[in-house]
Amino acid sequence: MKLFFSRNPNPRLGVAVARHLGAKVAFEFASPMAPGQAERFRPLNPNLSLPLLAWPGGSLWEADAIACRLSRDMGSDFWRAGDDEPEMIRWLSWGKEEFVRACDIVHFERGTKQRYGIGPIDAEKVAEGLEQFHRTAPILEAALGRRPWLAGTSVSYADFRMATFLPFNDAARLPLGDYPEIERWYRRLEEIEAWRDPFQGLDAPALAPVPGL
Ligand SMILES: N[C@@H](CCC(=O)N[C@@H](CS)C(=O)NCC(=O)O)C(=O)O
Repeated sequence: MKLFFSRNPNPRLGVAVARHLGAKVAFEFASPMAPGQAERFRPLNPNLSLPLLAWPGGSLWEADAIACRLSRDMGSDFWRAGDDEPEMIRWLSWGKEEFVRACDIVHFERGTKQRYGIGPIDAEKVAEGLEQFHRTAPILEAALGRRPWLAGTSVSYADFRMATFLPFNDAARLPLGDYPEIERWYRRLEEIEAWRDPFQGLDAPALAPVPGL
């Protein structure tokens, strides 16, 4: 099986999951949206997005689905399958609409758009994202004040997914310092090598820099 990736947030998450699980995949850098690449990748993923897992005769896209598949393959409970599963799904679902979405909105303006030269920072969007961040972060802060990890007593995919955009906070500049429990939780995540440095030893061009960083 091959995991196609780039250094952007969702593929970074996919690579970190695969490495954390010790999944038996070959990693291949890809750029499906680059000129001339769509023909190869559209049959595997009509969205042309990454991460993408592919094997002879099949493929799977969406980081969450890939995490579920790799965790099952490895017989791991990183994707919770027991009593903690509803709790994990709750955080995945809430994160997608709330905290992770807020991080995404701000990171897109300050990070992705600047990196790829696709327009000036839209201050209104940043304000909207920051408002959502400050509305949702206290909920995460309170939960993490009661426990070290989001679902059960050890790290799970819920933690990785919730943190999708945080490795890019040099660009996004989300005010994490306002939320000490979230900061402590993120430091715990950074102690996990697969999260801290998922691309170690992989052949992949560096991301274009964000001007001014
Ligand atoms: N919902 C998708 C989002 C995937 C996505 O947006 N991927 C972006 C990077 S964050 C992408 O493919 N960008 C093009 C690239 O990295 O080459 C998932 O969770 O996997």
